[in-house]
Amino acid sequence: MSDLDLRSINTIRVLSADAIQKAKSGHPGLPLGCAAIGYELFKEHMNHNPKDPAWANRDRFILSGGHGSMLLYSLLHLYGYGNLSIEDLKQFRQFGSLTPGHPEYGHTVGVEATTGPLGAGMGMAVGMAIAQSHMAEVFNKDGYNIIDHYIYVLGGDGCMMEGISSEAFSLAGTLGLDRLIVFYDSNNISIEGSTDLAFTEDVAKRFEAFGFQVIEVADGNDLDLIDKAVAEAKADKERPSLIICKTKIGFGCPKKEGTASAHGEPLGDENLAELKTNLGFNPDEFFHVDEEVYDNFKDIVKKKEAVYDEWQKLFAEYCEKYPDMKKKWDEYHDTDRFKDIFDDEDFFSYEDKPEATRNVSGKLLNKLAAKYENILGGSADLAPSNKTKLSCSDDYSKNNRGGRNFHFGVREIAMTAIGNGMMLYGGLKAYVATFFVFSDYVKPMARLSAIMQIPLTFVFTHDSIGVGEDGPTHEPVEQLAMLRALPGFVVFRPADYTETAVAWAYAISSKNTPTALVLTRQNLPQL
Ligand SMILES: Cc1ncc(C[n+]2csc(CCOP(=O)(O)OP(=O)(O)O)c2C)c(N)n1
Repeated sequence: MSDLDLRSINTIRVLSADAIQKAKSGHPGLPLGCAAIGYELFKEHMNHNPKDPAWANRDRFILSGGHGSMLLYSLLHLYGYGNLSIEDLKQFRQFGSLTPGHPEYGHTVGVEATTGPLGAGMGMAVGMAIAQSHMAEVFNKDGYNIIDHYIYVLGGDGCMMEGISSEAFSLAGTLGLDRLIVFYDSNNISIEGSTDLAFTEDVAKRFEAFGFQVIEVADGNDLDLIDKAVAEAKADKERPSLIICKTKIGFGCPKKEGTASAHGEPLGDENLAELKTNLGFNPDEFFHVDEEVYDNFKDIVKKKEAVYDEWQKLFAEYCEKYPDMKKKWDEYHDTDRFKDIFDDEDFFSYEDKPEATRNVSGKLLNKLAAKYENILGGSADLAPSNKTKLSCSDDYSKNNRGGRNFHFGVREIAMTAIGNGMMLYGGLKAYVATFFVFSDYVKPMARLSAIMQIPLTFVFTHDSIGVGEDGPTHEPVEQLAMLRALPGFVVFRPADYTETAVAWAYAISSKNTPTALVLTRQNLPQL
C-alpha cells in the first residue's frame, strides 16, 4: 500500500474518531476497524460517481452495521457526495444534521438504505441484488450490458447473529445471486464483550451451506488481500460471496484496540490523542485533512468519471438502437404513470356478487400487473391463500431472472427487507404478502419502509378472528391497531370491490408511503 493510501485510510479513522468525540457519543470501533475495507472498495472496486449518486448502474454499498455510520460519512465527505462538509461531520448526531446517528436514506446523499436495526441492511442488499438481476434480464441486450453492477454490504458479528440475515442469505444462496458481495467485519467483539459469550458457530460453514462462495481475508487492513478477495467474488458467476475479513475493533487506538469499549463510546480525549500520534497525525489538530489526501480522492473520482462517461455513451447508443427499450426504461422509472389507474374503467368494474376482498385483490393485482410491467412480488409461501400470483408472468428463479412471481419462502421479516431493497433499487414496484396475523414478523422492516418513505405494498389476508378454526395463533386481534399506529404507514381495510380497488390504486400510485391492504377470507357483499 502506498503512503498516500495509508494516509487516506487513516484520515477516515481520525475524522470518524473526531466526530464521535465531539458528539460525545457514537461508535468508533467499526470505522477504525473497517477503514481500509471501505477505502479500497470505494477506490478500486465500486463504480460510482459522486456527481450522479442516482446513476442506475452504480455499484451499491450498504453499511448494514449502521452504528458505524461515521465510516460512511467520512467516505461520503472525502468523495464529495452531496457536498457533505467538514462542518456537517462536526454536527454528527445533532438534531437535523446531515450526519445522524445511523445512516438515513433520502436524508444524506449517498446513503443507499437506512440501517441501524442490525441485519436489516443484509436483507435489503439481497433485495437489491434480486432487483439488479431482474433489471439486467429485462434491459440488457447483446453488447449492451446496461445493468452489470454489484451490490456490496458490510456488517459485523451483530448482523451475522440476527436471524434476518440467515433468512435472507438462505434465499440469496438458493437464487444464486452472484452479484451480491457480503463483507463480514469479523472482530469477535460486540457490546457485551467477546462473541464467545453467545456466538461460536462456524459462519463460513453456515454460508457454504446457504450456497455462498466463502473467502477469508486474514487481515482487513491488507489492501492486496481485499483486492484478491473481491476479484474471486466477482469471478464466481453462480454464487453470492461472503468475504470474512478479520479485523481489530478500534484499530489504531492502543488502549482500545480489540476491546468491547471501542464499540460504542467515544475514545476520550487522551485516547483520541494517542490514536492520532500513533497514526502520524498531529494530536492538536481536529477534523484535519491533508490537501494531498483530498487530491487523492479527487483523482479517484476523475478515474471513476471516465467509467461513468463510457456507460453514458453506451446507454445513449442503446437508446438509439432500441427505441422500444428506451421507452420501456422511461416507463419503469416514471412513478407518475401509475396515476392513470384512477381513470381506468375496467379496473373499477366488478360483478355484483359477494366476494372475499382477498379474491378481489387478486383480480385487481393481476389487472395492474398486466398494465404495468414493473410490478412484481410474492408471498412468504402463502401465495395461493394471499391471491398474489400474477398470471401474466412466471416465477423468478436462478434460471429465470425475468420472472415476476417471487417465492420468498417462509421468511416474513427477510421478505419485507428484500421488498424494501427492491424498492430502493429503483425502477420496480414491489409487493409482499402473508397472513395478517404474521404482520408481527413483518413489522420491524415495515417500520423501515415508513421511515425511508418507500412505497412498498403489503398484502395481508385473513384479516380477522373470522379465520376461526385455525385458532388464536392465526386470529389477528391487535395487529390493525399496531400497523395503524406506525407513522407514515397507510393501512386500508376495504369492505368491498370498490374500496379494494381504491386501496390498490392508492398503493400503486403512492410515491413515498408504504401501504398495507388488510383483506378478508370471507365473502363480503358489494356495498
Ligand atoms: C436489531 C438490533 N438489536 C440491537 C441493536 C443494538 N446494537 C447496536 S450495535 C450492537 C452490537 C453489534 O456488534 P458488532 O456487529 O460486532 O459490531 P462491532 O462491535 O464490531 O462494531 C448492538 C447489540 C441494534 N442496533 N439492532
